[in-house]
Amino acid sequence: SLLLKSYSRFLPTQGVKLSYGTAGFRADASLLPSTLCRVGILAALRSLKTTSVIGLMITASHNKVSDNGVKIADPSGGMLSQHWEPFADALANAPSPQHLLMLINEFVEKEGISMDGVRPVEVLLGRDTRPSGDALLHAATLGVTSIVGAVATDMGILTTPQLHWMVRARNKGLRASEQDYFDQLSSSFRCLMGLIPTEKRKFDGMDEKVVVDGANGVGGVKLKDLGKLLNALVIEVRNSGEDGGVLNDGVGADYVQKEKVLPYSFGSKDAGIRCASLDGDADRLVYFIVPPEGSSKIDLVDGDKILSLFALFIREQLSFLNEKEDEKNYQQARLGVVQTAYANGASTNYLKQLGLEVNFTPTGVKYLHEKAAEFDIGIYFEANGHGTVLFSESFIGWLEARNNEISSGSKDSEGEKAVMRLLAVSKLINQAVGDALSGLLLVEVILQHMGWSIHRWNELYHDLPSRQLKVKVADRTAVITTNAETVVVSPPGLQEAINAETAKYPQGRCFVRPSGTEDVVRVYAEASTQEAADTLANCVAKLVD
Ligand code: NG1
Ligand code: ZN
Repeated sequence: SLLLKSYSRFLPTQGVKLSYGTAGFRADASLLPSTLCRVGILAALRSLKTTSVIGLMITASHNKVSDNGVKIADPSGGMLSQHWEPFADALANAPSPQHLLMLINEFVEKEGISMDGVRPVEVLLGRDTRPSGDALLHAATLGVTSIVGAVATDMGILTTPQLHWMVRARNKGLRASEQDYFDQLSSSFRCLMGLIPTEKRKFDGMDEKVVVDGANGVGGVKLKDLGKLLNALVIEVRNSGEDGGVLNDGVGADYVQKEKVLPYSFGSKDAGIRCASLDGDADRLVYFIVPPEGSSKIDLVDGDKILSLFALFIREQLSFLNEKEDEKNYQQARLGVVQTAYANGASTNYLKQLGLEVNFTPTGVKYLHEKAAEFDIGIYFEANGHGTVLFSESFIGWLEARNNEISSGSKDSEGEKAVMRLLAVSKLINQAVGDALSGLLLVEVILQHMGWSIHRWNELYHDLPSRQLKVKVADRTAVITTNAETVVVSPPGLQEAINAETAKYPQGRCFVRPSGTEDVVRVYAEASTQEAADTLANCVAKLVD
């Protein structure tokens, strides 16, 4: 049949087993054409099942340029529903076209997907700047269109969060072009700038300029375009990839955060100024401060500190809302923050001190996102800089109603301004997924609102020294954890041994977990000195080995 013919165009490489994991499929790009075709099929089926527009993003994020990958965006713009992941794995690894067709038929029946060809089926495709993106886009398109009546719409070269944003907008019946994305971000940014208390508009010690490392990827170029729409902020982009630099090679948020070193093209000439770094598909953001000449240690302002800044600002706005005892108050808007065990202990202490509810989930954005969605305002961040702020539908509805009343009346009280600010934040910050571009604009406007330099922000708390190690083991699945990955339940005895080791160090904290993206067990240790954190991590690594 037609299907079999198109499916046999691409067959998976023998001996390679792919797994959807926490970040979609990732591998050397040469291994991926068959995977992309099959994920195209999956995306079209998902669109049929949900009667919504689905997204398919081709990227390997912070990994090397010769790698690539693919992940699906669900109708809300979030990650693919977890209960479809086993199907994704089965499809990707099906050895023959016949096998593939059988899996599809079985699944279609089990999920009750109607293949009558009447419903509209549409998949939006995006890709980052990797050279393999074009061929993989072609393979994905073949997969999508092998389902009768399915439309594959190429949205071009995009950041991952842009594609997720577009999928969400389309399913809400809103305009969803790249220009619409830029317009929404820039207009909500302008609105927030306009609401900054006048006494703080001009202050000392703050540069107007932020210098951004674009990881030689898609984010730098997009940020330049966005920057043209903003006149209150100067964004200087380096490593935009236009000058021949290699994607993620000595640049990017992952490199800066893990190695704690300066990315290419940053040096002592930049000492003290506000610098930021995006990852290869612009869904991660970290800030950093270049040390004065002669020192090599950078000050990293990571995802935990971005979360803390956001939490502080939002908590302040909520307190303005509730200042006046009036019946129009939202019944105690619930603010929650979500972290993983990798969050620096000092950040968790700081957030708890602010009186905030701090929640922990296992590693992986989908878990953090799901938890954050339980609150009226939920803020989540991984230490590596992936995160966002989610607003509940009911809270947005309340803000909009209040805002409509305000539009016709005065706009003087802090309570009224807080309504407008929160509404603008909900439009600025990506509601679908962590987004470095929208995150950067929110950081910038909050710093101006507070009248803070990056140094002042960095002083919110001092990170505890930490160390992360990878241990290669025969079988990483032998390590099973519970309690947001902080406690080992198997192999027996390992947790007791970790406890005994950790107890030797003041402020010691240590956990081990199997990586979801690499064939290693990760060890994380924290203690009051760097030496102690290193020793603790090394001792525990030996226990795992
Ligand atoms: P794994 O390999 O499961 O630790 C890594 C990152 C996650 C997340 C995912 C997906 C660390 C310790 N882990 O997961 O935070 O970003 O990749 O990209 O950074
Ligand atoms: Zn990324």
